[in-house]
This record gives sequence, structure tokens and C-alpha cells, in this order.
Amino acid sequence: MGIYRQVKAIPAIFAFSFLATILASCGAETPENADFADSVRVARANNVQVSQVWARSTLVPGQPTGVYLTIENATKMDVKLLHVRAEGAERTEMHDNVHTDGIVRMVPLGDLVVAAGGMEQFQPGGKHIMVFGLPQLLKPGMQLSLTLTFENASPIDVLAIVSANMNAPDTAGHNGH
Ligand SMILES: [Cu+2]
Repeated sequence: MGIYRQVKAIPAIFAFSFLATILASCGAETPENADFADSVRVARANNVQVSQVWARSTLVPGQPTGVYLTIENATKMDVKLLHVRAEGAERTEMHDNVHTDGIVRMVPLGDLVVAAGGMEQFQPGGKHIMVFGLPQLLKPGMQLSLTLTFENASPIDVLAIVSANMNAPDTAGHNGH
């Protein structure tokens, strides 16, 4: 009898976490007085660290937007970033901006190697992650769940903070003031 009750409880837990995931993907707004630094997730997995994670706000649902972040690789091996998934988005692509004869073109990046002991940055005007088909508006202060998948390191989940600015919010990646 006791065992039956325990078994029955498991689907309820799954259902709850599934619901929580859906709510998170809707970009729940952070309280206005929340310290930005507190809401920046700095994730570590195998000494690969992701920081300065933010997304450009949108004016229309479904409008493609850019996501930016910094990856630091403190391991002794190169790691290869294969994909960045944004929760709820139709798809994401990694792009680089290439300047040729005064013209800037976006070119797809198949993957991105972060050298052993090195760092790579996605930032406005350079490499960026394009997110397509997000059903919700991204308003400043919202959060967007991202999952980074590597060829030879554990996946990393981070939350991007939505900002209307052209640069990372001032406090991104800082601890305290
Ligand atoms: Cu692009």
C-alpha cells in the first residue's frame, strides 16, 4: 500500500516540474526591485563557465532577436559549442558578422570552439545567437531559458536577462556593487 502511494506520487512531481518549465519559458518578469546581479545565472559545468547572458528585447511577438553571452573554458581541453537552444523558440542559429568591402553580412556558424584556457564572446556587432519564432514578447527584465550543448562538455542551462540596450546591462556578471 505504501509503495503504491509512492509510485503514484511520482507523476505528480513530473507534472509539476513540467508546468514550472512552461511557466519559465513564458519569461516570467522579475520584480522591479530585483538586483540584476542576483538574477544572472552563472553556471559551471566541467569548469566551463557562462556569464554576461542577456537577450535583446522585442517589440513584436515572433520577431527574431539576438542573445549574447560569454563562455570561459578553464579546462585543459578545447570545448566545442554545438548549439544554443532558447526555450519556446522555433529555432536558434549561431551567427557571426563578417565585414567585406564595407558591407556587414551575417554568416552562420556551425559550431564554436572555445580554446583550452580561452574565452569566446557573443556580443552585438560580432558573434551572436539569433532566436526565431518566440511566441512571447521579450520585455526588459524578463528572463529567457537557454541550454548550451557542447560536443565534449556537459550541457549548461542559463537564464538570459532581457534588456532594451545595445550592450550588456551594466551589472551583468558583477557580484554585488
Ligand atoms: Cu544573425
